[in-house]
Amino acid sequence: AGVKAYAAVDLGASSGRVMVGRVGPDSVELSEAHRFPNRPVRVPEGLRWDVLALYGGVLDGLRAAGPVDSVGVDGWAVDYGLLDADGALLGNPVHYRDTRTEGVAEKVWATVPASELYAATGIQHAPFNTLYQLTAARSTAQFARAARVLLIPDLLTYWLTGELGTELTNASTTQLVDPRTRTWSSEVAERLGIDLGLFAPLRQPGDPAGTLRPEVLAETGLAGPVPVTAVGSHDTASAVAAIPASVERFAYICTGTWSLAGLELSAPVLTEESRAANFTNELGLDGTVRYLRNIMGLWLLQECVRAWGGPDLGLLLREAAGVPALRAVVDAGDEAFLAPGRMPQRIAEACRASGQPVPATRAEVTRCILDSLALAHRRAVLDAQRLADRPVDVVYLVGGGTRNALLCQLTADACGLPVVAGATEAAALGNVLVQARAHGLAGDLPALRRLLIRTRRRTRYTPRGGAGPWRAAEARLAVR
Ligand code: ADP
Ligand code: LRH
Repeated sequence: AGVKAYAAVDLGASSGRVMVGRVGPDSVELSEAHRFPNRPVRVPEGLRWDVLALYGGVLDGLRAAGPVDSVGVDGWAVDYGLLDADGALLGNPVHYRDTRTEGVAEKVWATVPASELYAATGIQHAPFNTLYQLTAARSTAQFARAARVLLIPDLLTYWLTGELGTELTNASTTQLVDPRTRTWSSEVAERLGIDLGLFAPLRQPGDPAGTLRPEVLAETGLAGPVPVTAVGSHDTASAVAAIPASVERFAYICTGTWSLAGLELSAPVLTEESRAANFTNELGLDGTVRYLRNIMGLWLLQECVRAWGGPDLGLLLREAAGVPALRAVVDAGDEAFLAPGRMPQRIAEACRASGQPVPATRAEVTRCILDSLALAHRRAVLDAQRLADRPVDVVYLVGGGTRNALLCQLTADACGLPVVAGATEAAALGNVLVQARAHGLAGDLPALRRLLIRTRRRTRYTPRGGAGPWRAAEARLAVR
């Protein structure tokens, strides 16, 4: 009784999916309606997202989902499409791993020093922040024709509904939002000559975002009206909303293409020390701040698997489990690993440069990546506690990486804390819960999490061994 169905469109950097969540006062069920690859395409002008293929996948997914009470869209952060004055998309959205932003941040800092930028926005330095992308785009003919900037989930929502908006959690990743006031930082925008009028008005998670257009209904076979609801449209915001935390003193790590590791806070940390440690203050659900660090994540492994011609992941991970631990590690936070290509070689080069044994076999390279990720998880969890002055007793892990038991165990070992692995599809779950709340489910964020704890399975990993080997591995990296 009282169960409603919600379609969660979740666009990750490696795949897109449409999940159906059925939510009642005491039940949450999630099933996959459709999954489709998200394959970036290299064209002469650079690395681009195939956003039409993604939209096609979304329509296929909505058709497969069948009747739902609402639809919500979340996706990866920072990237956007440009619309002309008629509302038509101008070109393919640029991929955040494209090289156009090389050297751009340094130019921006000549106008607004990095420390002032951090004090105003709380956003870590990453070359691909929307602010830098817009700066890089400004001199192009395409940009001259742009009337609107729409972040990727907002673009898909626009195509589904015809309505324009800029959802807040994802807006925070533009580096143009003040995390204290939770609205645009007009001062930063003005000083850098960025026209905030290009962005559609801000939307809060839970706000209505229109209804599916008649053409969408016709294509998907759905009967209207079907409302579309704004969710935490940054996939990481939705994933953090679905952390099954039963306590207050917790850290989380969202492990997918990226690892996003940190804390949920009620106010941003804007200190110079925090900036130097490259922690970011992204906005979360219900007034929260996602205080976290970006770690290269399973991207490192995805790129190796691609370079090796797609060997079986399960087999690779079983072999890696048999390789001695911590023989060689790399800095999994290093921007040097951001661009695609030659990943096994780049990892070998990094090991050589830091005077460590060079991993030779696929199993050794895989082990090196997993050890390095666990080490970076440890560093982020320790640093976050110190910088925010908020000790934790447990680390929650969610996302595709929870299917990698070795990574979960190594993370527990490295952090010296119990790890509780929650939903593989946490972003979709968070997306669904925010829709459910907008459509009548009662509850604040802790209550939504209690509902997950009552209804969803988790796996607990107990830390083994001491911190010694991890400290030693850290020291090898610091020598560089
Ligand atoms: P994103 O949302 O960024 O596209 P996901 O959260 O879907 O990423 O996580 C993708 C990652 O999950 C893959 O790169 C892979 O390392 C891991 N993964 C997926 N399926 C499995 C599996 N069966 N066993 C181990 N790891 C897996
Ligand atoms: C994860 C993610 C992450 C961002 C990156 C660009 O999918 O949204 O939070 O930093 O993509």
